[in-house]
Amino acid sequence: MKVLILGADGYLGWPTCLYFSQRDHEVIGVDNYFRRNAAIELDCESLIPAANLHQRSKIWEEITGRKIKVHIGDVTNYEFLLSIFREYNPDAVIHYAEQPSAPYSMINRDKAAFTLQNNLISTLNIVYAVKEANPECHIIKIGTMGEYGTPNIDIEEGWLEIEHKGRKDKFLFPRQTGSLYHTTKIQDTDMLWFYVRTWGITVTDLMQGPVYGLSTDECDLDPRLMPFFHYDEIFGTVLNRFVVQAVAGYPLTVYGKGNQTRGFLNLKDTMQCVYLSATQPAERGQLRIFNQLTELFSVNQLANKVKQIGDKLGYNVKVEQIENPRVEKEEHYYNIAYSGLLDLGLKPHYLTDEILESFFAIADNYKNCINRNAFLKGIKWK
Ligand code: USQ
Repeated sequence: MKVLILGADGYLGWPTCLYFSQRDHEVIGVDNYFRRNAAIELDCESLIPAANLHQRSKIWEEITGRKIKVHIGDVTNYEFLLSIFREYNPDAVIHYAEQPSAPYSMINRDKAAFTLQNNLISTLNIVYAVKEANPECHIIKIGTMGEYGTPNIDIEEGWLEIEHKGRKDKFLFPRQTGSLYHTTKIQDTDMLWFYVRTWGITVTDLMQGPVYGLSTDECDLDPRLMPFFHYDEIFGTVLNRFVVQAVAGYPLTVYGKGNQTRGFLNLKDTMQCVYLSATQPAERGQLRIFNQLTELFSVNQLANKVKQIGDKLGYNVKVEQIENPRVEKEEHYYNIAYSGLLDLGLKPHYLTDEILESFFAIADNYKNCINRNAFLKGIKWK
């Protein structure tokens, strides 16, 4: 397969490039370094310094003999994106090229506007480039479980059949998010669904929960291949933050009551899910939706696990419930269907004590790089 990976520099994008390359697919990685630059602007850089994409791709070639083609450019620039499609004619495009942070989208109007503009125009451009260059190209889009929010009913896998006044129809599952970032993901899904119905494009939309971890088989080959890893309030996801906070001797920042529950997955499982979706594509003219998670935890459950393992390893972990900077339900019903990716062949890496211990070991290697000012930046939803 020829796979175009947009957002190739990121926490998920780079390991995805390696994962496909290692399995003999031709990989073209594109990025505009938005996240690198935003992290410098906001003083919350990655725990692990990462060489630029050209350099990392050279390192990969030195180690494995495999090539990853790299282009630096902005997917919201249609001419640029179309030229990439025309040059490579990919079989699949994996779209990570979005502003991925809920807190970032809530900093101020400019960041909200950037999030809207970047996320929606990048998706629109991909749809147009596919139509113009190769209508058979399979679009794999990273959506988010946050699209559904936390409704008081069971969450289905993308769709809901509704019976109303004696008639039935199938609709996208009702969605109500908790941030402007998450709202752009709903808008992405609505846009893709419109073009699937209208032009018959082929799409897999992956509703992913928060990802954790630092290890994949390919990144583990050499420390210079490690992905970006954020533990700050803006770009860090909750478990990644907790492990680094524990290593730094900083109290774990549980927001509010801590009974917020989400569906989590290991970085290794994101690789599997995206790969399974690409190698077993959606039908032509289908919008296929999977809920991408492997297990549910509340924030308190994660904090307790991190404390238990951290204490065992001698870190003397403290947990603190702080005022919740977000507007979200701190106690809610959460029951999700997520069998689609398991049916495709996903073999989950669950959050065992061993996995958490090895996560601590990697984070500890970079202990001296931790910027304690990045743990709380004071971004509030209102
Ligand atoms: N939380 C804390 N303490 C912290 C950080 C977070 O209690 O220090 C809580 C949040 O309030 C929230 C939960 O942990 O209830 C998850 O927060 P998160 O920052 O790990 O995840 P979120 O902001 O929702 O976004 C992340 C990714 C995003 C992806 C999303 C999946 O950044 O790209 O779409 O996870 S989901 O959460 O299912 O929408």
